[in-house]
Amino acid sequence: MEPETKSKQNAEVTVENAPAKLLVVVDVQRDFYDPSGSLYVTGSEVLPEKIAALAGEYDAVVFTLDWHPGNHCSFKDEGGIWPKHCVQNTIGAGLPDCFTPILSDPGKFRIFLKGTQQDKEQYGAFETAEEIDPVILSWFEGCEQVDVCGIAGDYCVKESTANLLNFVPAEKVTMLLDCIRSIDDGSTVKAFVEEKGLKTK
Ligand code: VGL
Ligand code: ZN
Repeated sequence: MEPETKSKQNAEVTVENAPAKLLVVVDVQRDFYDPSGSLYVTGSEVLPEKIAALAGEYDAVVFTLDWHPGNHCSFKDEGGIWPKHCVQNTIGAGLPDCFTPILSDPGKFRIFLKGTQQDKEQYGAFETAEEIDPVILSWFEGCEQVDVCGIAGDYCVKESTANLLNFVPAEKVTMLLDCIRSIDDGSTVKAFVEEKGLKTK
């Protein structure tokens, strides 16, 4: 096949597959949203149902998961600042049951794991293009709108959104404040929204 034809075809495929409306759901995992979770973030138990109710409005959903080895450097036992949380393949690292319907259509979602390296803290999910699943990257680049929600507003939501802005212009990005909960009083995420000129809903 001629190279030109090939690249044209790839471009068509990319455009065709890019969802117009994309939802990014950051770290809505039991250890964070469940009041009995090891790093429970106050008020976030309402997020699973709220987000599940919204998801149908989107063409595709990207879920990030905090996904740590059992001896991750961010844990207090290892000299870090956090209680042990979101250990790979544990109940605490899981998504809520009410997300099951969203997960029933493999073409409409991707899961992105972060914090998997023992010796590296990683609040932002999308640090470099090389580390992002190429399908997610093509969704970011081809979409019309990205809405962001999840936990925790002052850590992983903020940092992952900052990463996202390297791939998506700020005009296309909205922070869904009603579906974000923070460890602080919400002031960090508010300041971030103002600094970056993002829309909120
Ligand atoms: C997070 C603290 C430690 C987050 C992850 O998802 O915001 N916070 N690990
Ligand atoms: Zn973590």
